[in-house]
Amino acid sequence: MDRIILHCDLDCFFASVEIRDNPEYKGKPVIIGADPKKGKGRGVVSTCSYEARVFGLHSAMPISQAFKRCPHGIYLRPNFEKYHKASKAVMGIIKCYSSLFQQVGIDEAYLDLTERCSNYNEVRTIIKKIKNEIYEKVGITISVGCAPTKSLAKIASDYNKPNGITIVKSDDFKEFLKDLDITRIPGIGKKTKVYYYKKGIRKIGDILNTPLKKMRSKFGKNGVWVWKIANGLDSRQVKEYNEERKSISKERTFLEDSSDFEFILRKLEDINERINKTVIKHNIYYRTITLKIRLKGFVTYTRSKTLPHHIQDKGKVMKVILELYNEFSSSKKIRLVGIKLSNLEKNLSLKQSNLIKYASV
Ligand code: TTP
Ligand code: MG
Repeated sequence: MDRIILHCDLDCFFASVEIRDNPEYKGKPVIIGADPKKGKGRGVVSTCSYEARVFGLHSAMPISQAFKRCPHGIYLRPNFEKYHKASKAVMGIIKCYSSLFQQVGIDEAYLDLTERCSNYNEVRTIIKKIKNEIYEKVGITISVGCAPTKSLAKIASDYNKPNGITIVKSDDFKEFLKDLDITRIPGIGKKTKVYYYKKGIRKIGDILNTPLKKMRSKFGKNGVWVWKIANGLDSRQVKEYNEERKSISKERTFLEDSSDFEFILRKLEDINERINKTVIKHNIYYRTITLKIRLKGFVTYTRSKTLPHHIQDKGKVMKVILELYNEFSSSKKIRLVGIKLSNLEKNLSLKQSNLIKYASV
C-alpha cells in the first residue's frame, strides 16, 4: 500500500467556535469579521457558517457586500484568544494519532498513518475516532481527507465539507480527480484558472490528458506543479516544525566556482526568499543572521550579526547579509553560500496581530 496521508481541516472554524458557545446560533447564518455597520462598515468577512455561504458569503468578502446579501445574519467580531485555545486543543488530539504530524495554519494539519494502518477500513476507523474525540472534547466538527500524497489529501478534505470523510485510495485517485474543476488544486486560484480555461483546461482530467512537456511550455512552472499533483507525484513528507529547533539555514553549492558578484547576489536573494517562506509559515522571529561562504578548496567562513530585537523581516536579513559579505574579502572563487537565522522565537502575540490584519477588523 502507498502512503496514507490525512489532511484535517476544521469546518468554518471561527464561526463553529462561536456557535459552540452560543447554541442559539445553530442553523443560522453566522458571520465573523468586521462590524457591518448596517452595510456601511469597512473591513472583510473572516469566515461564515455554511448557512451564510448559501447567500454567496465567503472569507475575504467586503463586510458591506456580505450585509447586503444577508442582512438578517448574525454578525460577530472575532475572539482570537478563544480560537487559539480551540486550535491548540484540536491539534493536541490529532497529533496523538501519529508521530508524523504537521500543523499548517490555525485550523489545518497533516497526519501520516502509513505505519499505523494496513488497510483502508482501519484508516476509516481512525478518522472516525479523531472526529469523535474532537467533537466530544472541543465541540466542533472537522473534515478529513485521506490520500497517498499531501496535495491529494488536501483536495480530499475539501471535497466533502462540512463534517466529511473522503478516502481516496491509491488505485483510484485519477478516477476521483478527473471530473473535478481545476480550482480544486491548491495553487490554481481565481486568477490562474483563467489561463487554463483559455487553453481548454477546465477539469483535472484535462490535465491528466496533457503531456508534461505541453504543460510546461503552455503554463510554465505552475503547469508542471499542477501536472505533478494530478498525477500523484508529490513526495513532500509530513513533518513537524520542531519547537526545539535552534536555527534555520539554507545553502547553495554552485555548479562552477564563481567570483561574479551579481550571480552570488542572486543566489543569496534566492536563499533568503526560501528561508523567509519557512519563517512566515511557522511564525518564527530571529535575532542572529549568519552568512556562510565556502571558498574553492573547501575553506569555510562564517560571519554573524546579532540584532537588538527579534525580527521577521526579509529585507533586513538581506541588508545584514550584504554588510557581512562586504566585510569579507578574498581573491579566491566562491563554491558555496548560505544563510542561517538563529536565536529563534515563536511569537504568539505578533501572530495574533497578523490575524487581526488578516481579518481587517
Ligand atoms: P479556512 O480553513 O480557510 O476556512 P474555514 O475553516 O472558516 O472554512 P472551511 O470549512 O471552508 O474550512 O480558514 C480557517 C480560519 O482562518 C477561518 O475560520 C477564519 C480565518 N480566515 C480569515 O480570517 N480570513 C480568511 O480570508 C481566511 C481564508 C481564513
Ligand atoms: Mg477550515
